[in-house]
Amino acid sequence: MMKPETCDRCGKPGAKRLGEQWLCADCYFEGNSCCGEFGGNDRSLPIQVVHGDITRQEVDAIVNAANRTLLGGGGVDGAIHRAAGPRLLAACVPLGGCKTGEAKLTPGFRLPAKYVIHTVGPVWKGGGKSEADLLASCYKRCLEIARDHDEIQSIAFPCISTGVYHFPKEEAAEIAVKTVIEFLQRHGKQLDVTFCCFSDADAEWYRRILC
Ligand code: AR6
Repeated sequence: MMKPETCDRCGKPGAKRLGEQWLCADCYFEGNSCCGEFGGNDRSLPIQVVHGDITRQEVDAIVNAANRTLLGGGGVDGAIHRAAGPRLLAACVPLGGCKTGEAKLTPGFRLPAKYVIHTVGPVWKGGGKSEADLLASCYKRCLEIARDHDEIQSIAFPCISTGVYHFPKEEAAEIAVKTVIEFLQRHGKQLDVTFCCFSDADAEWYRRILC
């Protein structure tokens, strides 16, 4: 059967499957998810969305969407290791891997960022294996590491788990935004947070959630 890719409400093409429905972004966000739902439309929070390569971000720490070995891989992990140089792998070896939902810190070596916070997102298995909680935990643990480190005032996140780990992008973006907003509202430390999206479509989705 052909996948229906038109919006169930307005019939526009380019809809995404969101739960039971196929919706275009306009209908999805109409009176639906925006950051109001995630703790208030607080424009004073230092959150930005950029479309770009995280290895080029001039922030104190970038987050790596790694795997449990922490010994490198493809996607953003491969890009970060290539840009940081071989000393990054040498710094990862003694860390002894990392559990899903946890995070560990290394220097950034040749990166513009001083530090890399390596986290391991969940592999999407349909949603019934605590994937949402584990993804939220990734964002929270990275933010805690940043909060507790004097030299980290700014942090950039990629869209963790949404590549080869296949977490649905829209749901992942909502979890990312919700977790960051809750954290920034709860903790006093001023921390600039960037969502660094590799595709314009991902960036647009974050911008709409943060509207
Ligand atoms: N800058 C920013 N975002 C990027 C970049 C980049 N240079 N390159 C890719 N992305 P993925 P995962 C985006 O697959 O799903 C690795 O092999 C990409 O478009 O890198 O968490 C690890 O070793 C997507 O939106 O990470 C693990 O084995 C997002 O980064 C596994 O992949 C995440 O895609 C982790 O899978």
